[in-house]
Amino acid sequence: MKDYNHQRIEKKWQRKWQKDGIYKTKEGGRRPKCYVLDMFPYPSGSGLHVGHPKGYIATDIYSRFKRMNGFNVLHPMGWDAFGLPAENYAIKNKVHPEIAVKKNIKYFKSQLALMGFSYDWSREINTTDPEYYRWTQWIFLKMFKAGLAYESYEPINWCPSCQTGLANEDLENGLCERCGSEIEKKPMRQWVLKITDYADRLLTDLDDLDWPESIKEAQRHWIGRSEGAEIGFSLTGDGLDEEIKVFTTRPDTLFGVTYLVLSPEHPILAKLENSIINQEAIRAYQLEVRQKTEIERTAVNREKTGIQLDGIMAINPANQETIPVFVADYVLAHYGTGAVMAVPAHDERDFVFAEKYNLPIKKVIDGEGCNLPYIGPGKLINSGQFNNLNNLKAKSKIVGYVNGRLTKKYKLRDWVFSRQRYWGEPIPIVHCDKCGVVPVPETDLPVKLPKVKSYAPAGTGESPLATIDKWVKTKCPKCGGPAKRETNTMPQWAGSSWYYLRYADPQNKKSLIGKRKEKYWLPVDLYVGGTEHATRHLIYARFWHKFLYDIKAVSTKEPFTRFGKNLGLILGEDGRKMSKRWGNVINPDDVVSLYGADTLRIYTMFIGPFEAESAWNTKNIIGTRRFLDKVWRLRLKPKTKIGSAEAETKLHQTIHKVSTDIESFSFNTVVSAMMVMANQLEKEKSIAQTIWRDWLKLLAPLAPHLAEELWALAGYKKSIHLSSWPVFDPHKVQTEEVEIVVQINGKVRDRLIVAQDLSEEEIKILVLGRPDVSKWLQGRGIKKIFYVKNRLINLVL
Ligand code: ANZ
Ligand code: ZN
Repeated sequence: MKDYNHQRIEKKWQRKWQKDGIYKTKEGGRRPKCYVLDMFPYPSGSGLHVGHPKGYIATDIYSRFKRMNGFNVLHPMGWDAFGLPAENYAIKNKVHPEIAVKKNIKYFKSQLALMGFSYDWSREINTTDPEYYRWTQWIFLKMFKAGLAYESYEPINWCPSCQTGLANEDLENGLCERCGSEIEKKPMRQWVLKITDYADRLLTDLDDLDWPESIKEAQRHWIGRSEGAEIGFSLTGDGLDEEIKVFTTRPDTLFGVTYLVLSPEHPILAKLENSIINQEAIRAYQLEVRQKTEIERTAVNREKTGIQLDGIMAINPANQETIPVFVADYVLAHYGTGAVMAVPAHDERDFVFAEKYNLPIKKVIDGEGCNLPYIGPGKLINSGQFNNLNNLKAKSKIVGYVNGRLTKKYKLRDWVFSRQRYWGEPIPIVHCDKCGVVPVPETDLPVKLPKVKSYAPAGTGESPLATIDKWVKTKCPKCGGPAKRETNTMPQWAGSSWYYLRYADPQNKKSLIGKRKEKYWLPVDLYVGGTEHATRHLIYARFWHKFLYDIKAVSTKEPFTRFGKNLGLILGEDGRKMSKRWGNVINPDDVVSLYGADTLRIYTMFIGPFEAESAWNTKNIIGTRRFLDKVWRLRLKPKTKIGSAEAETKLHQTIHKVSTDIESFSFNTVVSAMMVMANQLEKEKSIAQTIWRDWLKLLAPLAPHLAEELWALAGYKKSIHLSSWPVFDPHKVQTEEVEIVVQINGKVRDRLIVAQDLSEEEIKILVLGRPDVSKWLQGRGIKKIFYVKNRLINLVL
């Protein structure tokens, strides 16, 4: 008997599929479309490890399943190749990023090819290709013209080691997510995208998306909408006529305000210089705070510090009480108005601060005996005419009473969009002494990244592009006079914010995407990738998409209808995250050559629920390989016209289970259903041709090579992957199965799997036929039978 030679089989079919172009996709026809997308990787130097393909395997199974179900499937792949990782790799290994990227892509591609994925490679894209980034630059120009891209001089996050500015989203616990360095605040010119204009839509449109709740929640949290009010407090002091505006989400507690707190950066402090008596001390405090990071400042359990402004008091507009004003670093400059009204009786931070500085604490909500601070709802007390009102109802009334303004605030900040690095899309802007900031005309795109000698950061806070005189010096597109090019580049997240559009029309020279193709393919029906992108890529892409919708470049409001389940990591055999450091990295190439791509695919899906973390286990992959060996041997069973009724029932149960579970991303149960069916087939003396045919079709998405080989051996000429999915016939499956516990005199003696809803009579017949049961009976009579339907039968002797 010939062994299952996975190497021969897999090579052979991969070549044939490519030669015949069976995964090439065209738009049109009568079939409904289905766009299945993986997050495209950045091609790092170390290649894929075994954890990476998990999502790709899942989408490949799903794509093949949909194709066989009559869908016109778009399933593309490409490369997210700009950005710091590629550049740092290039600097470390002393090769030009362009060359490094080319080499890495080649390696990645060869690895993906080994796994038999059904990508349409004719649609491959690469974000560093000028023909691609021409359109990334085009979108920037459109945003600039719409007033959504602007220059700012606000202090930004600066990583002293990567020597570049970073967006808020690029920090992890206040550190650079790339290198772990402490972030500095550095005032410098930068380009910023006004994502905050879209905050409301980004938030409300989440409701209609078929995404995991956890990702939606992460986005809601990141956008962080707070509904509250701005309320003015006038100041008293020598000849002062100033007001401090606070932002509060709790205007209902206004009568309980016992002091105000300003952030140390608050601009009013400069204006008040002459009225503040302890000016020196305030200045010293401001300097001290400058050393601290935002994380330190807002940490909940940190001892709060602050200092009172001597010589100045504020007036509570609700009850005209005079209250002190503090400066404290727990109030952040860039949230709300940078000033807070403090209500120690009903707010945790204010309570701690008030205790420390001996400030009055005044209850205004009846906590019915609860400890302070009381943050729950209740009736107002000590609040003048508002007493006895429910606090939620009182909110807008009190705001009206003091002439405040209801408003919303967001945690989301505008997107710092420039990087002082080489390996990114040049920002298509020219600076002219006469005309100022001038956009490059669309017809001059792409602004190509020039070749440089040294692409390492210059150390001056400028991009290395600034050192290339010949490139920097240009003509002003407006007046024709001498001008300079913008030397900042775009962040890594630019190219990935719209790439899914380009796959639908990758060769288009006239527009980013043709109208007809856009209408046909978009939105993406299923998107799968790591949930670490929940608040960055997925928010940025939604933002760009909404902008493109507004300028009528796309016709849908959202890019990704459904996001597959969260992707659980595959850990090393030791249960730790795979990493060079632990020496527990498993290379998929080795697994493929030893056990085969089909085994790797099935094992990766069988290792645990898709969303769970699971540890790699070599013993178990051998088990999976044995399953495929068994399938390979099944080809030798005689194939007949008619098979057993049992096999027919099992087949239809399996069709049903496999179909519904692929659709719902429950791949581990798909595999176990297939294993159960294989055991059934192994028991059969012969297998009906129709059952064998349908079984191979069920196998095709999981093990495309083996299924194709067995399909050809069975005499079929056209690829199995172009055949249609078996039809589930509910009449063939009378019932679901249940497990019945068999007790004799109250002790468990046996268990059996039977069809659901059998009667006591039917179960009795089955039970008495069991060897284990008859052993216990040994001729004794049954006095009584207790039967709990679908659960338990107890024979009393
Ligand atoms: C009075 C009050 C009473 C507040 C109370 C809360 C509870 P979120 O939900 O995060 O938007 N706040 C406003 N601006 C701030 C700043 N720049 N830095 C630090 N804290 C600031 O929180 C809004 C609440 O956080 C506001 O409502 C304000 O305190 C504080 F029982 O006002 B509150
Ligand atoms: Zn000019």
